[in-house]
Amino acid sequence: MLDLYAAPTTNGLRVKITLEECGLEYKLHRVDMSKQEHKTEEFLKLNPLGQTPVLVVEDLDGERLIICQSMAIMFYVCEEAGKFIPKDSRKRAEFWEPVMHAATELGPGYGAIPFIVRWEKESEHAKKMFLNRIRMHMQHCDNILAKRQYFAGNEVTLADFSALGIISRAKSTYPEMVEGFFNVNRWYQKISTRPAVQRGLNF
Ligand SMILES: N[C@@H](CCC(=O)N[C@@H](CS)C(=O)NCC(=O)O)C(=O)O
Repeated sequence: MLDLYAAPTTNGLRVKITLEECGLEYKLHRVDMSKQEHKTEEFLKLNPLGQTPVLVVEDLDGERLIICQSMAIMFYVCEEAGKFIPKDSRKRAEFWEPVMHAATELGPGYGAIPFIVRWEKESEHAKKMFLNRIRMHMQHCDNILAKRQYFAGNEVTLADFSALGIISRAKSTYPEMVEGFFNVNRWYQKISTRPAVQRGLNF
């Protein structure tokens, strides 16, 4: 039994998309972050950092595994399903680079913007700096996708889902982050037609 505690944020979306694409059965517990539900005593027992998403895996004998960190959850899910992680060592090398890029550059780059916008009047300069930074990383994605159909080659992998939560949120909240990147938008339009991706994005 899989229980996902998540909100429709960049990290929540990429995990939910991965669960849907892998076809694993799970129960979604929507965490209302505006009501600070991720800081309640009950939630802190799942993740002492008070952050979503969290996946709770319960075995038939009642043993519980609690996984925090969106990427760790995604790897667990893909490995359980035996899908979306290339086996061939050359393909794996191509796969790791965009996965790491999504985890360490796209995610934190996107995450900085809402804070900057909140304090917009005081930090116009910082907003520009972070926006330029995330656009530089979007350009990097665009260059990758100019050569390939998907992030790690011509097949869908976990690397696509890693970036998808971020790019989906960017498109709906701060379109200036993704505007003008032809290949990113072409990729997004194609991958968004996948029924599992649509279910994943539907919180
Ligand atoms: N590296 C973590 C980041 C988790 C994270 O920052 N989650 C956000 C929502 S996307 C959150 O819970 N923020 C509230 C907080 O940090 O207090 C992951 O990939 O899961």
